[in-house]
Amino acid sequence: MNMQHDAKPHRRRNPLTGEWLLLSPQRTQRPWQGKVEDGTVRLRPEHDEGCYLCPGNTRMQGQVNPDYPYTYVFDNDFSALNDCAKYWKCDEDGLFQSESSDGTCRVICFSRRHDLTLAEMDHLALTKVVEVWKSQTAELEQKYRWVQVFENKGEIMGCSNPHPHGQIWASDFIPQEPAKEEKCQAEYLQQYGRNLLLTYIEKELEKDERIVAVNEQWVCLVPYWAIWPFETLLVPRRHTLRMSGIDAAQRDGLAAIMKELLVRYDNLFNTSFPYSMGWHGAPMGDGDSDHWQLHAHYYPPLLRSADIKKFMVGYEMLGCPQRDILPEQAAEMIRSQSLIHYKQLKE
Ligand code: H2U
Ligand code: ZN
Repeated sequence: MNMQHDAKPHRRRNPLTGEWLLLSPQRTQRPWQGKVEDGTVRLRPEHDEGCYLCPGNTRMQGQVNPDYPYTYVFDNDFSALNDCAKYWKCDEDGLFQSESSDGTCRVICFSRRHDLTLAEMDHLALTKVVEVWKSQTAELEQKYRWVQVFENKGEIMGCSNPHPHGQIWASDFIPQEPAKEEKCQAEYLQQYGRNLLLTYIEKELEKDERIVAVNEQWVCLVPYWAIWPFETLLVPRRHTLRMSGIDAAQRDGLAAIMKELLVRYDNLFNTSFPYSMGWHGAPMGDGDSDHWQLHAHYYPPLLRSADIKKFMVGYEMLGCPQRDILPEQAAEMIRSQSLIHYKQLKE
């Protein structure tokens, strides 16, 4: 890291979206003011009668969940997208534009256990989660252009139920975040003749300043352009277009690296670390997708402790995102956490 240059306010560009952020490292004289929670564990039962995701329970509209052993997928009873009968589009003077949108939403229960999170699940259970991500993506991309697999974790992220679960929203349109990545990756390949993310992770492994975890199949790092304090990017080391295309070694490697990342996240503030995460892979449709590389984004909101979050307000709503702690410092803070979960240490 070029300390001289990096200790002063500067901007960095996100090559995946083409957007810039402002870094103000001088505002954190000492980055680690972190207040760590005492690790008091709120006990949840293994099975909760009132939970709409636990096996055997009845959901809000009367459907009954089966007694599933590992994972369970169902159509969201309050779906944000539906298949509509007929395509339509309106445009009035370029000012009032609208279009029909087809899609479907599903909920994935990650475990039959109500009291666990991915961070506390064992290797086999995590491989089952990866398998369900893979099979769901493979099925839905036969019909839809974009399959968004994601997890919203923690009350602070607006998650309504602590039962470990994620979601899938599949649509006939490509939403704007992946659309930016589509454009930037295509332009990078055109201009440099190389795959953007594969080149990026190769250089990051050489520099070794922002790496959080690495194994034979995967790299996890705090990207050079991270906006959220402890944001990370998870990328396969081999050229892979989509979650549907991962092989058994990548599945196992993913389960292993997710475990490392999530245990360290939890240990950072001795709390069940909230985040939104999701997978981006090549959209379906016409044309070559060689410029794409599969990846997951983790966007955790926390800044200094279990209850102090970063607010995206003021300058950030009106100008551009800004951060104080450098991505290099954040990577070091995550990397230096133990690989033993704090709850296990307390037992
Ligand atoms: P959260 O990740 O925000 O907790 O969302 C869980 C999803 O579960 C939410 O999208 C769905 C909600 O619509 N849900 C059902 O499909 N059936 C239910 O009985 C309760 C919640
Ligand atoms: Zn439950």
